[in-house]
Amino acid sequence: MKPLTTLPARDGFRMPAEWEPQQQIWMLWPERPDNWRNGGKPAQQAFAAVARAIAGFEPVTVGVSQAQYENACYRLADPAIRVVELSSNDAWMRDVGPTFVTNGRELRAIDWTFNAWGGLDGGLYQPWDLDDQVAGKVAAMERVSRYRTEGFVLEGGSIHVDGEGTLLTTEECLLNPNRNPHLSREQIEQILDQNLGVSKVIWLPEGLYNDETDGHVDNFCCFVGPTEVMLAWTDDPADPNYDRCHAALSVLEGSTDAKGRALTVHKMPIPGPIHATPDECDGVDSSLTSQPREPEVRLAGSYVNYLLVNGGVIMPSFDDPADEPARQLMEQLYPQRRVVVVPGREILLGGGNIHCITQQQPMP
Ligand code: KQY
Repeated sequence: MKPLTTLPARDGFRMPAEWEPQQQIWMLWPERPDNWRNGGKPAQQAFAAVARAIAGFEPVTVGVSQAQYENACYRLADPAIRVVELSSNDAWMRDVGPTFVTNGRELRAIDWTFNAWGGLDGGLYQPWDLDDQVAGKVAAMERVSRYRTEGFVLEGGSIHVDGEGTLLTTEECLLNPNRNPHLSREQIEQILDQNLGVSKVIWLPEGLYNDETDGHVDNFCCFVGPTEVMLAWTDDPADPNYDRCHAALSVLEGSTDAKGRALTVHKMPIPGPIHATPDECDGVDSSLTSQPREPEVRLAGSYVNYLLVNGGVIMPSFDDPADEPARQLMEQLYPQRRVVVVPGREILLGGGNIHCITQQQPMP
């Protein structure tokens, strides 16, 4: 289906917050052996655990390659999980899937241009053509009209909204010359406004240390509700995240939202430092078109990389001493929701976590 030629906000559409009612969650099935160790088998187990956890709250659709179709159907057998054949280059639905917008009666999809987190200037793999088609295919399957931001690069993990006109992002990602070097900060803000119906953008300087997406906000800071944010946090000055967290806090404390309200910041501990073991790295195929995995490189583990579903929170654990305090804080912040903890290490080894591998389709 051809994309619309108008602009979402002008058509009366806005991006709802993640806590607003959802129809379903979209995911993709991991298989590429140069990103997921041991032919993707441990990652498939981890993704299946996430899909099953979500299915306890609402329907899930998982897109899978033709080659993996039968295997995925077998491993995802659950009445609330639909498996559909859908080609992709990897499995990051947050970033390659559509951003849904609503006018209260109808849902539409925004199909951002995708360049694998930086294209030929630091991108994570090539080619990425199948990934770039995922949003359009999802919109077609759902019979949802689609806007395409041809030439404007954005990944869903680089933004969080409160649904009331405020957007959180990082300069490290959205102002990175490997995304939209032809656009100024003001022009980017205007495009975000035109597409998502946001009148206030809060720019955090950086995301989490060593986040291979160039600092996606969804691994670092998110809205918990209107005027409330969660920020990944360390008090250890020796941690490379220390300056990043403190810089973000000072921006958040000095900001108001689109309605002029001050923000309350909840500090979520950062797990680790977490590293892949030599054995885990050894299980990843070597390839000229993706990045190598090294045990020396600290992984960007974060509890902020969680997903809200209807009545629930799906959050990662890392076999880390901070797991329990993190779960307790989550329960405190979401007293009306059931918090489900799913092992996140295997997803982290591939470069992200639960929020990165999921995309919500809201109710209109
Ligand atoms: O949103 C994400 N965290 C995606 C990361 C992509 C990693 C590819 N190796």
